[in-house]
Amino acid sequence: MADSLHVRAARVLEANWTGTSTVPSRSLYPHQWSWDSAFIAIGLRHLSPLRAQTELETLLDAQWGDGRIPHIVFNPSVPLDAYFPSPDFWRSSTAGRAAGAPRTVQTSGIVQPPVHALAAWLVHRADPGLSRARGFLTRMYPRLAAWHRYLLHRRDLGSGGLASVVHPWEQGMDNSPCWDAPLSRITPAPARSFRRADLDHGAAEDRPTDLDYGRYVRLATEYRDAGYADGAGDFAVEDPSFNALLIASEHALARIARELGATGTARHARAERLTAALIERMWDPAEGMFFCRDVRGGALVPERSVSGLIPLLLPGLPRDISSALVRTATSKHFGLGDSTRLVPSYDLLGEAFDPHRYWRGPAWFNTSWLLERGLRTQGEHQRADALREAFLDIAQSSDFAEYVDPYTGEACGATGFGWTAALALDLLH
Ligand code: 9YW
Repeated sequence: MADSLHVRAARVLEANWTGTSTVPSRSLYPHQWSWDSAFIAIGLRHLSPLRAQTELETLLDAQWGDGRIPHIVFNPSVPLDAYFPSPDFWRSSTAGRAAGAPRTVQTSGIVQPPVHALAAWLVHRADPGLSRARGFLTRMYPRLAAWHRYLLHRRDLGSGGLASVVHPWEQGMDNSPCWDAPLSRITPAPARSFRRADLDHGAAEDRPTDLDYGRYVRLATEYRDAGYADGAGDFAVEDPSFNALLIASEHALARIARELGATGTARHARAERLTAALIERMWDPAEGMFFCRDVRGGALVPERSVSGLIPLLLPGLPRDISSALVRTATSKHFGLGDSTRLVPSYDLLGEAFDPHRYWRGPAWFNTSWLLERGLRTQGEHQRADALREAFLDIAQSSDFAEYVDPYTGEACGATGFGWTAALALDLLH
């Protein structure tokens, strides 16, 4: 008999476990990634609550003094040329000194979406006895609070009360068409000044282009050379998904505060204020979705990305907005429950749509998991059930792919991918 999905998913997580954390993919991404670890912990809690706690603890041990959680924590035993940009590019312990980068572990200097407080709360709930015995939340809470403080203060570059990302890698959807306009102002670093390691493992036509990489490198170099100080860079974007995850995590932090004996009321109230700011700054009623705000360019970016649907997660969303979002998700732009098997990362009708190129069309499992949760939050149980079924089906048939063709479910990128396996486990429970 074929092994069950549960057994196969557990095997992927076992194979990607290093002893203290889980790599997204042995071949493409051999270090610890920030939002991957949060999603992975959410799945791992069903296999081993202790491992799930350890996953988050390892990540937070690399937190910087200014509160930022770095997007990569490097494994010192992996050769430098296995992944670009490597620790000798970021130089965190020297270039990041003023921002309080740790001395003993090497990290990147940018961040990723704040899924961590949500993950910590869900991990706690999987085994509250173990969590209390280990003081898990007592140790996590001040760190998570500092992380949110960093995002809400140092990263409020648009002065609208929300967090900006200063690099496309920070938002997690690296080459989304949403970045094309804000990135067009950035002069690419010369191609000969760096060597891409991703092309050793991934098909070039599924990955970002060399021109994209030139711009990523330029932005990261300038940020590093400014000592990772925030505010001066040429790229600053408020993103709906990044901020929706911050708000969902702020609600989770309120629950954590309550578990630790406080009221949590102030944090819930802040989450509601942030929801109002998200609507004010990014909601487009005519299009029925949220759009990125290009802070440097001073306008919304009129590209439909799955990011603009993820605020469905928010419990405090007004009914007219959540209904409009569901209509957009089920429209010809995203095809939920209709032309697509999983929701694409980008508008099916958009000019830049490409069903195989990374975040320019393929469907990803983390965004599908967030949408499944969002649909449930809004009471759309039938649609959530159908998405859950499709997720589990395609996770299995694609061998836990990194991303898939949204129409066919055909695997793209790496297989045996960490968050795909973890989130499949979560949906099985
Ligand atoms: C890269 C690890 C990361 C994810 C990102 C994804 C990709 C790294 O992989 O970025 O080299 O392209 O875009 O969201 O965290 O899985």
